[in-house]
Amino acid sequence: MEYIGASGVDIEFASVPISQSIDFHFILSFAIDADSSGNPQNGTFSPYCVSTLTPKAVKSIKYIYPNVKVLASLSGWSLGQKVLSWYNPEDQDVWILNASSSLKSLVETYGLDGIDIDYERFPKHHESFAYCIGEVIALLKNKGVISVATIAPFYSTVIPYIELHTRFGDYIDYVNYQFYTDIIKTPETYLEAFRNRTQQFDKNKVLPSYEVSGRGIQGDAFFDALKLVENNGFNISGAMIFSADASISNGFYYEKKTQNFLINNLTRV
Ligand SMILES: *[C@@H]1O[C@H](CO)[C@@H](O)[C@H](O)[C@H]1NC(C)=O
Ligand SMILES: *[C@@H]1O[C@H](CO)[C@@H](O)[C@H](O)[C@H]1NC(C)=O
Ligand SMILES: *[C@@H]1O[C@H](CO)[C@@H](O)[C@H](O)[C@H]1NC(C)=O
Ligand SMILES: CC(=O)N[C@H]1CO[C@H](CO)[C@@H](O)[C@@H]1O
Ligand SMILES: CC(=O)N[C@H]1CO[C@H](CO)[C@@H](O)[C@@H]1O
Repeated sequence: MEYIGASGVDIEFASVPISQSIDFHFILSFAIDADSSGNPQNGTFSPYCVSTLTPKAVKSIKYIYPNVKVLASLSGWSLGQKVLSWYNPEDQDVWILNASSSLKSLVETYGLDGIDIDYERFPKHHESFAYCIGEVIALLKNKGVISVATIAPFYSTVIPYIELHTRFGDYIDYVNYQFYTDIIKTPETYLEAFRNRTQQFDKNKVLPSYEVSGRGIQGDAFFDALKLVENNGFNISGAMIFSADASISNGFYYEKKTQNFLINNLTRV
């Protein structure tokens, strides 16, 4: 899984190396319940991604690579200068209806396969989050609008995501835990963090993650960490990279090597 379009760089899906033998999920960044000034819209989501990532581009990359799936990530950290936050809707059921209908039309326009939940800031009382987001995922899945749903917690947002996962886990396919937000520099601490997070979420759904030119473990130590995690009895069923935008400058080194790791893992079994 790879976030794309998060930094405003003009990037094309076709620039990213894609292996045909495993599923490849692009996560479009972002669909936001806000107008262009960042004001909440009662659950009506609009797409805010770079102009190169069009519905036509989605159609084209999925035609070339039938193993590609494309998800819309909800919210993200900010829109322009405005930092975004979960807010408690005045009427939760109206929010759920608006969100499911606006996301359905986004999914249909772009030809998407699913959604990723990436709210990154929460008010002290955030009880509405698990119910509203969980209901939207369940509605969209039950109606066959989407086939994939993922969540992207990090250390300080883990509690609302545990609530969501506890109540609606049957509808959630992968946990894109942002390991790079923890201060992890070595394979050994990566393993420890991985073990910790698999105890909070479903063990087989937690994906290791890597931030290109970013925080956390860097360079080939990430692949040492993957081997160590695997050798300690964990099932690595995928990986998440943030982000394609940052990888343009290094020739997509981590995307290639991560896919090779996952493919070799498949052949070992
Ligand atoms: C959101 O709903 C509230 C309550 O119904 C309403 O007052 C407000 O105008 C709505 N906001 C938008 C942007 O539609
Ligand atoms: C794992 O969890 C333990 C127990 O809560 C904690 O002491 C430790 O710091 C955590 N390690 C990492 C790398 O997250
Ligand atoms: C590994 O995870 C995959 C995907 O969730 C699952 O299908 C498989 O059964 C798991 N294998 C083991 C050994 O847990
Ligand atoms: C902002 C927005 O789209 N609000 C809509 C949410 O849903 C209610 C009920 O369907 C509509 O009346 C609002 O216009
Ligand atoms: C997805 C997958 O095939 N994971 C496997 C990776 O390798 C380890 C150890 O060989 C297996 O236990 C996993 O099932």
